[in-house]
Amino acid sequence: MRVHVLHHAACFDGAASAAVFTAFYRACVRADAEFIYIAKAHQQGDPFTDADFDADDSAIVDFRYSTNTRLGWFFDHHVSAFQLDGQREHFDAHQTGRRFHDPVAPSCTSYIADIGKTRFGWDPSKHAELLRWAELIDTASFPNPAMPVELDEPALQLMTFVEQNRDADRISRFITDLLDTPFEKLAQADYVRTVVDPALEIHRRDIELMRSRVQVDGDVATYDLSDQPPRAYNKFIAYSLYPEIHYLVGVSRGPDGSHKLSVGYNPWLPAGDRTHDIAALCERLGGGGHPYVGGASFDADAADAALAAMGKTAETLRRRP
Ligand SMILES: [Mn+2]
Repeated sequence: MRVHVLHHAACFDGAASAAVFTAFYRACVRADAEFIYIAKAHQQGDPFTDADFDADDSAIVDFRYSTNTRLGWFFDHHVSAFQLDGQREHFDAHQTGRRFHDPVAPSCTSYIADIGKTRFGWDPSKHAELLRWAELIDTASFPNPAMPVELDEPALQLMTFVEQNRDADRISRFITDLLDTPFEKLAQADYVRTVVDPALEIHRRDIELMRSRVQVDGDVATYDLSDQPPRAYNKFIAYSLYPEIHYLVGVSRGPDGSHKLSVGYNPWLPAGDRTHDIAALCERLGGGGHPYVGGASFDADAADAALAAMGKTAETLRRRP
C-alpha cells in the first residue's frame, strides 16, 4: 500500500511534518504502508499534478490545499492555504475527518501531533525533540538573532540541510531518519554533511555579502541579491547585523533561476508591534505565507518586476496603517 506525502519543499517544518505524519499513519492507519515523499514548492496557479495523487492514499502536509478528488489527508497552518477560487468552500464542504487547517498552529509538525493525540489517541511523545525544534524554527522563536546565524546547534544544521538540499532521494532518506535518529547523530551523517559543510562555507561568505548589500531606510531594510547565483540565503543574517529593523524585504534567486521576493517582520520584536499582514501583501503579488513572514516568486527574466515589488512593499511597510 503506497502513500504519497506531499510536503512543503526546502522547509524544516515541511520535512518534520512528513516524518510525524508517517509515524502517526503507521500507528493509527496502516502499519505496513510504504511512503513516498514529494516536495512541493509555491508557484502561480495550481502547484499540484494528477501524478501527485496517484497512490492508494495521499496527504498534503504544511502546504496548500488541493481539490483533487484523490486527496486523502490534509494538514496545514498557513493562512494562505486556500488561494484558488472555490478552495475554501471545497474544504468546508468536504469534511472527511482527515482534513485539518489551523492558521494559528505554531508549526504544522506540532499540529499533526496534536490532532493525532486528541482525535486518534496517538502518543507522539517519542518525537519530542522533533516537535520542539520544528516549532522553534517555524516560529523563528530563537532566543537571539545570533543563534540561527552561527548555526552551532545540531537542529539548526539539520534545518540548513533541508533548506539547501535539492536531491529528492536525500530528503526522503532524511525524513525517514527523523523518525528515530537523535539530532546530534543525524547531524553527523555523511549525506547530511555533504550538503551542510559546503552550505556553511557559503553561509560565512553570505554574512559578508549581506553586510555590503543591506540598505536600511527608517525601520525597513532591503537587499538586492538578484545579481547573485541562485541560492537560498539564511534569512536571519540581516537581523543579526541590524537588530533594530522592524521589517526586511529582499530579492534573491531561487534554484530554478526565478526571482524570489522575501518579506519578514523582525522575529525578536514583540509580536504585537507588527503593523502589517505580510501574507496579505505577498498574496497580492501571487505569493503567500504567514502574517509575519512570506514571499512571492517572479520569472527568471523578471528581475525588474521583482525589484519594483520590493521597493513598493518596503514603502508600504514604512507607512503605519
Ligand atoms: Mn510550517
